[in-house]
Amino acid sequence: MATTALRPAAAYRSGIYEWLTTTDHKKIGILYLFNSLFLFLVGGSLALAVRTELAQPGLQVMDEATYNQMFTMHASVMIFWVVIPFLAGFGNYLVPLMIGAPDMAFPRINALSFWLLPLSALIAFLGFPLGGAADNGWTSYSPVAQAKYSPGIGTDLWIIALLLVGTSSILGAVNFLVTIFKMRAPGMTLFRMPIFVWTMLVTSVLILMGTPVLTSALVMLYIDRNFGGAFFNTALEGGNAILWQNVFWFYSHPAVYIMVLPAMGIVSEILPVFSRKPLFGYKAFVFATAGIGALGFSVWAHHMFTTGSVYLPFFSLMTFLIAVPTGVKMFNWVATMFRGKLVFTTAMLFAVGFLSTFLIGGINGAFLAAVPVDYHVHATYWIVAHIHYVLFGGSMMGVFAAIYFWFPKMFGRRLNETLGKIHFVGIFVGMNLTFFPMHLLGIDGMVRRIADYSATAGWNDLNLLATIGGFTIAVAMLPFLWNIFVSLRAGEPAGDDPWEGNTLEWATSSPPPPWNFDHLPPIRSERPVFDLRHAADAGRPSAGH
Ligand code: HAS
Ligand code: CU
Repeated sequence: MATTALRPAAAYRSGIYEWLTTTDHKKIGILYLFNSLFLFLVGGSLALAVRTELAQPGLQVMDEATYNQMFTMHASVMIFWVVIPFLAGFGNYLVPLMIGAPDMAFPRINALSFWLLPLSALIAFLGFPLGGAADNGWTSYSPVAQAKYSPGIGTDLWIIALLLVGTSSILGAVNFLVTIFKMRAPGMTLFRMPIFVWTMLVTSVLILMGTPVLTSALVMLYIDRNFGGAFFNTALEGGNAILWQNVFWFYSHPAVYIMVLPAMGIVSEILPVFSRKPLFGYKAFVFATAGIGALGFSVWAHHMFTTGSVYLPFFSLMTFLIAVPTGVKMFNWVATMFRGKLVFTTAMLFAVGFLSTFLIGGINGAFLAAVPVDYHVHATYWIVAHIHYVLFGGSMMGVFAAIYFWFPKMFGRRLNETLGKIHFVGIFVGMNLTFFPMHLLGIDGMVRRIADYSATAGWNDLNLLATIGGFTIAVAMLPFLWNIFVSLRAGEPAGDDPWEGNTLEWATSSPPPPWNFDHLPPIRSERPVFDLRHAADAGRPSAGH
């Protein structure tokens, strides 16, 4: 039929209209990435505002009310509009390619999942011109989140925005699960799926089980604030502020693994390629990922040790236990590199950077699992150090690694490696400079979420250091942005498989055609493209794992 011959050409349309209406998972994935990158710069600017105020004791650049909005919006943006969507963006781009599918199962729902994100970000930011954005911290505890203490519209807009983000996540999770279970190419058994796909699978289950609970909590908070509800409002009979903490953390603890599992998946794809070795312990990775997911639902109350309403031994023990599967992964990553032929591309540097900084973040988290330690440092800068070592040193390092690794696949051109290495060094130095001193401040009793501190507490130098680190990170982003800008147009052409990759996306062109694959290589192991490259070996029955 004549019309079918026209279809491919039509699918190649580009231009604004195409980007606004696309249902192609690759374009949607790229939209996710650029939207997240933009909001990363916005969230980063808010962080610089916070660090500027904290560089010295006293109030220099803003009053306390503004400061509250700055740190609340910083954390909310970074968690809900940067880290989670960045990783979801890679999921969108990569999952169908990695399992040999032409697209996600529900392409139009996929587009909806994306468009809810810029819309919701806009709603949350509307608070600024409308009298003040949300200011209760990203955890929004009662009673401060109640209308009496936080009367502005900012918090209501924040609630509405998060409901939309949650909807986006839930729709995305369903889409990933159906895609992974129903659309794998022949030969792509579950235990041949790339680890990144496994991490997206487990992440999607966590979202499906956790996010609806957050949604309910947010609706209850909205009712409290606007319709006289008494869920969390202790001013009214029956209101229980601890109930908020329970439902909030029932979602938000699993959410920290939503924020890191895909980054672990990314690192698990990159390390073997640049070690020129298969991943050590494929099945152990799969079970460790599932184990983290399952245990993740039994530790939420470690955020509430100091409330006095938690059975401490249980939650402490479970929290310690969750370090075990992560330790298994650490061991396997190092074993993958051991005696490998290491190639230190920028992607590899960020992956190794992930290993080292995430390890610090994991271990300072394990300190918190010990109740007496937590009593000492709860709500201090130790917590701020912990979350940034896991979320910046972990998740964001993973995101950067992924950008350098898959950019050639997405755009057919490489990023510049020299600029990339400058970026890496700047980020690595900057992030340690910013967040390491916070450990010391925390032990010394500097509580978080304060705009000012005593000039005689002995915290001046460490705070100044952290501020200098923050600006170092900002400066390190400039070569990165320039690199993207230039390489999109004039980067060195990449070819289909610039890194000698293992997984299916390297078997198609860069960028892939709208339908992804003209033909698929045989899939006999978890490294089909490796098998293809070493075709002589591929004839043997699956070398497997
Ligand atoms: Fe966490 C608070 C405990 C992982 C994110 N975490 C937070 C908050 C965020 C966050 C955002 O128990 C703050 C929320 C807020 O604003 O209030 N966290 C842990 C533990 C782990 C952990 C035990 N967190 C993460 C990840 C995150 C994340 C991943 C995001 C990506 N976290 C806590 C606790 C609090 C907390 C308390 C509440 C504190 C409070 O008072 O508010 C683990 O999953 C980490 C496991 C990984 C490792 C490293 C590799 C493992 C190896 C195996 C051997 C290691 C052992 C430990 C046996 C441990 C190498 C050795 C122990 C030594 C002391 C040396
Ligand atoms: Cu937690």
